[in-house]
Amino acid sequence: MEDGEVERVDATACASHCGGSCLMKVHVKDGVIIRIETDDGEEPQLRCCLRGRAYRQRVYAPDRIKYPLKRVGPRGKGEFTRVSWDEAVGLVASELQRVKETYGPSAILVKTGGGDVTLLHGTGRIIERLLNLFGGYTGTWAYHSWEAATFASVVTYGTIAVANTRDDLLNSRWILMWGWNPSDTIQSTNTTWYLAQAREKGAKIVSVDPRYTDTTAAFADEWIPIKPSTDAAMMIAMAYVMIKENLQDQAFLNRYAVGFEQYREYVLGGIDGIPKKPEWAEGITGVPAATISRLAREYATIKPAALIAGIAPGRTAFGEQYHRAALVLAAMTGNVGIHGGECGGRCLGDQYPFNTYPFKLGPLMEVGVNKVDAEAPLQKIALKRYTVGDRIVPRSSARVHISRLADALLKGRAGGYPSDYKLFYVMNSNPVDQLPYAKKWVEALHKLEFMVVQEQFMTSTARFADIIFPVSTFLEKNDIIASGATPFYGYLKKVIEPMPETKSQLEIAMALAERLGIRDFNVKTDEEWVKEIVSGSVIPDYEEFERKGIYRIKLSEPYVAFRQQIEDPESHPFPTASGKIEIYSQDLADMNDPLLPPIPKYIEPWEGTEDPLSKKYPLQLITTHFKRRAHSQFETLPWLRELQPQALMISSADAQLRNISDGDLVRVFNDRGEVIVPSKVTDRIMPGVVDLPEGAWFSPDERGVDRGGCANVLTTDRQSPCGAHVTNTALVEVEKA
Ligand SMILES: Nc1nc2c(c(=O)[nH]1)N[C@H]1C(S)=C(S)[C@@H](COP(=O)(O)OP(=O)(O)OC[C@H]3O[C@@H](n4cnc5c(=O)[nH]c(N)nc54)[C@H](O)[C@@H]3O)O[C@H]1N2
Ligand SMILES: Nc1nc2c(c(=O)[nH]1)N[C@H]1C(S)=C(S)[C@@H](COP(=O)(O)OP(=O)(O)OC[C@H]3O[C@@H](n4cnc5c(=O)[nH]c(N)nc54)[C@H](O)[C@@H]3O)O[C@H]1N2
Ligand SMILES: [Mo]
Repeated sequence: MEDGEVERVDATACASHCGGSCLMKVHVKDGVIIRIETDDGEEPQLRCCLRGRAYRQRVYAPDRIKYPLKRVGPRGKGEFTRVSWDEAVGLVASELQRVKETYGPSAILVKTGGGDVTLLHGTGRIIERLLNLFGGYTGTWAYHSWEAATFASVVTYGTIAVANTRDDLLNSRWILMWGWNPSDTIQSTNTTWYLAQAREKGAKIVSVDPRYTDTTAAFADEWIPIKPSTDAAMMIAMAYVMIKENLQDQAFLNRYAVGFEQYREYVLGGIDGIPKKPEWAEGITGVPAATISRLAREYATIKPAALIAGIAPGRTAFGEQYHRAALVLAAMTGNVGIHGGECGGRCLGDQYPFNTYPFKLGPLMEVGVNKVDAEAPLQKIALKRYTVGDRIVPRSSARVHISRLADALLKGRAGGYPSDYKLFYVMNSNPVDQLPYAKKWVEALHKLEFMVVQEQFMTSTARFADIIFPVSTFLEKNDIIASGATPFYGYLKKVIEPMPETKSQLEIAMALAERLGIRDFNVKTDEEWVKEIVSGSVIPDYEEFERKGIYRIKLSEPYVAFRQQIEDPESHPFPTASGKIEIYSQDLADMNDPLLPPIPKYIEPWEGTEDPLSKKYPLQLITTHFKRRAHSQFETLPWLRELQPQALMISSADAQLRNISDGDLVRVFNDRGEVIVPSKVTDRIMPGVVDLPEGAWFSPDERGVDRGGCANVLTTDRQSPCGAHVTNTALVEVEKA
């Protein structure tokens, strides 16, 4: 090591859109990352998964976009030429001006997403502020992941601050994991570590999931397979058993909730003439009635019990009913606001906790007012609100639902959308691969006058751009992240100099601001921003935080949502209209929408097994999150591809019927598109259901058939009544290719 720099090890936090943010120890020599290790220090260690440890391959990937690119070939063909930053920024600035002057600011449509879920570069605030100062733009609405959960939590509890810290699982005696697979999806650093300890302490763990997941295999005592999109029926039948056997915590309901009587009437059959017996639910869900009854009794009698209602069952046709039914079960069993319980809500709090625990942060970038939002009326439905931290903000009707973006680009005003969209600006997102109906996306993007994508890789979306701005990775810029259900802050350090021609999101926006003549866009560097955010937090020492990469928040005991509301209800009402848990919602009753009833109900899903379409397409498709990717990120890394090939998970019964052997190439298709991928024949998925993990890149062949395994070739762009992104309700057929 005599030449050049001595090898040094920098601690920094990972931040790659999975909901964890683990400690990385990055070995650097001569300005180059040579190795990445992880935590081996203080317990609990915050250890990186496979993706964090493979990050070196991402930074130095040969396919990284290293300089600004300008389209030369036909749109979508992926033919580009290298241009200077000056030319790229100049062209984008002049197109923004032209489109604003010709069509008005609403013709500029902006889609931001995850990227890194950090507080400075990751939030979308940068582009929002820039374009608000510029005169406005059309934004989007709905969370990709937990819109139904958010809606249900707001209806029932009046807030989205519903998360406990994960260490409270150690106080649970019974844990019901419902559509939840943190072994693959992390769901905050150390979630599986707490599950392991809870199990060692003797908690019984049950998993309700169409797949026998790694989480189920490692931690559960029992696996209950269930047909996707039917979960609300099973939960309502569990309520039936509790009511019939008088197992509900009536004292709790009397004191803390409103509307149990109306729910009881529905459950017993008083409203629609159908008693919601376990036998009724068995016919819908495929779960034996006896299992439903036993589970109901266990949940009602083993206390404290944590129902972890994962968000995937909420990304279904009427996903909000599942979440609402879960919240009611938590209340019926008196598990809200107590240690070892869970209020049944799943929201922002799990993954982006700032403001939901007593976390604190200094000021984030002010986004200002979007003229396009402000000039349009609010969305009619009062409850269709979006949230910032734990604030609930009304939504403007100028916004386009994320599932409808391709349709909106395609049809504009003629299709009933508020505007015609001419310029599409994509930052930290990959909508062609990640949003439904890939074929429609391709058609829609051809209609655009101009498209800008800020990227690190040539994704299916980037291929359509007119200009691609190359973005630095989080190892090449400073940022900060607030963790999830294990509370800590992470410092993202500029460990190496950025690839010479790449820039951070802030730098790109500053260059555009200068060209657009927007003087007061930003005067702070990345590091000054991080310092300011830290200064308003509970982190006592910035230098130490920077050096260690992590600041752990030490709570005297696990944090439990709604503890005050339960322990001292007089001084701490629930933030709902009634001040109580709203099993019956007057707000929803006032809306008078049969698809958003005031009490949770089972509503038969479209594209379910009862849909006539199931004759043509008999298999239910789910599209799960994949261990080796964070959505579409990491897709091209050889180390990770080697670990897990993209494949369609199909049961051996369904495979046999179709003469498919493990590894055979199969056609997966419906009216929206067709994918050809290898099959993975296994008994770890229930018959009738297939899983094509989300995040693979759309790679159409000359016939338009996708060879990349992109799940969103097959998903629907219909949204649930509350606005959930529906990625787990879709019928398909599978054949040997
Ligand atoms: N490795 C990795 N981790 C990630 C991500 C990633 O892309 N990769 N993404 C992150 C993000 S942004 C999010 S939002 C979360 C997503 O986290 P989740 O939504 O929880 O993840 P999924 O894998 O989609 O689904 C979890 C489980 O639900 C099951 N499931 C699907 N549909 C149904 C249903 O209708 N009913 C029932 N009972 N179960 C069902 C699936 O089989 C799966 O095992 O993960 C985060 N973590
Ligand atoms: N079928 C189906 N579709 C789904 C889902 C599903 O379960 N099934 N889940 C949905 C969910 S929950 C979510 S959150 C969305 C996610 O949807 P997106 O947020 O659109 O997905 P990502 O793949 O994270 O896209 C981020 C893109 O930003 C780029 N990028 C640009 N700048 C940066 C940067 O500075 N850092 C990083 N890391 N990346 C940058 C990345 O290279 C990547 O291409 O997908 C949704 N889509
Ligand atoms: Mo997500």
